[in-house]
Amino acid sequence: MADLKQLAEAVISGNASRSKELTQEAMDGGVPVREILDEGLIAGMDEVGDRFRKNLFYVPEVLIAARAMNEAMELLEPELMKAGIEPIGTVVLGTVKGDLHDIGKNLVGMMLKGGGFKVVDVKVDVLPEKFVAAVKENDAKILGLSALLTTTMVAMKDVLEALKESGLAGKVKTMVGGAPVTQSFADEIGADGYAPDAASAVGKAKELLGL
Ligand code: B1M
Repeated sequence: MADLKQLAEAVISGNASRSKELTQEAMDGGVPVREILDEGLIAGMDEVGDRFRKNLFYVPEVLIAARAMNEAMELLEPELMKAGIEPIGTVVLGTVKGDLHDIGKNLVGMMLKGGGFKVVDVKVDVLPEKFVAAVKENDAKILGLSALLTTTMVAMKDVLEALKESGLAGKVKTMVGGAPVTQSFADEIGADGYAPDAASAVGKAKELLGL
């Protein structure tokens, strides 16, 4: 009998082979894929996010937990597609023009995936028009912008302006973050949301969608 608590534990401890084994066992035992996802993988990543927020976990622990989750997700994904289980929304995520820092953005992406979102990662040094195109192409509900430099955070405003010009403003929620970014900066440039770290980004994304 598959134990989804054990699966969540395997994710928390970053044990990729155990999380795959338990996911496969649960699938073979006929546990509904939604349950495996919600009570195993997402429950595990939720706890990881919580520990990260409380400084009980640091970046390496989060990265290995995310790897354990991603590897198990590979087994689950075809079944999720068959069952018609949709992600709760698509997030286009990238680091703004002129900025090459991606470690924090990648963490945010992993946590969002762990929270049930589909993430389209447009990588780093991204021009405003590329963000806008990715939002259109993927019918994204959220656009997430990351910046680590005081010299590049200003480029976030350019992206929000490009979004307005494209007529997409109001149709997609915007979320910003990165070490120099603050709530007051987010307010100043007119972003819909700000999150100080990867774990809170998940809660903020859900809040922006009214979930
Ligand atoms: Co850079 N760098 N760097 N760097 N670098 C900093 C950011 C810096 C603070 C170092 C310093 O001087 N003390 C400084 C910025 C100063 C400033 O502007 N205030 C700096 C500088 C100056 C530079 C260069 C200009 C150096 C040079 O060449 N002279 C250069 C710029 C290159 C460029 O981008 N054009 C540069 C280059 C690099 C490397 C390439 C060597 C490397 C990046 C590698 C990579 O990312 N692949 C690098 C690194 C590693 C750092 C430090 C050491 C670490 C950044 C990091 O990954 N942190 C950094 C100093 C430091 O922070 N101690 C520094 C860990 C990561 C998990 O945290 O990214 O903050 P963070 O992400 C967090 C939150 O911010 C938040 O969640 C994440 C997880 O909790 N978050 C979001 C992030 N994005 C979010 C989006 C959201 C929500 C939350 O919603 C969408």
